Amino acid sequence: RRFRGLVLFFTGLSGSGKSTIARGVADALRESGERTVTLLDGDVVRRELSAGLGFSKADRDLNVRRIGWVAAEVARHHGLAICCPIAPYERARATARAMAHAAGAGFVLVHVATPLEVCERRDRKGLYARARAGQLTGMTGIDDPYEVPTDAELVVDTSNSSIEAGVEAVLHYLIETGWV
Ligand code: GGZ
Repeated sequence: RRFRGLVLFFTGLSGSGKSTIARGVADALRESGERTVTLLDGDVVRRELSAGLGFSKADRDLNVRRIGWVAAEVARHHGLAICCPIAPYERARATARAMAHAAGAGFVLVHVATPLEVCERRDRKGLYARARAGQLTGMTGIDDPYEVPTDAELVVDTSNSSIEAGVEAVLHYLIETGWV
């Protein structure tokens, strides 16, 4: 059957687990081979699509807008685009949703709601420590905002459950709602 395009959009703090879950979902869907999956990996996007952008509100909004636009184009052609920026601003997320809808595609927002204290305890890149020490300004959750989504289709939290459970929750949602 011919699937309708879909943008699967993960949002959450740095260290929340959103990229890992997104990768797990992409791998599982590629394995099943039912749909073509395009993963707009955060690091790759920052290097290839948004090179030169920083972390001001304007730059984050532009980054998220670019991601949303590319994802919508993929979905326009019936693909499944998966993206996982922090996307801290409600308005930029709403724009991404609107662009998907304008492309005739669906949009599923997954909030990876792992609490800040857990993300900070993990601190895989040492960014939170640097932010606390005043060596890094504008760190999301520390001295830069994260507007908690009120319109997420799905909320997952990796503080009390595994990455695998998060992947399963997303796959389960997509199957239940007929997206895969
Ligand atoms: C937040 C930052 C910052 C600041 C660098 N604030 O855990 P990571 O390292 O690998 O993921 C974070 C990534 C965030 O980039 P995004 O493109 O997802 O952000 S946004 O949607 O807001 O445009 C983090 C790293 O970049 N990083 N400085 N100040 N995260």
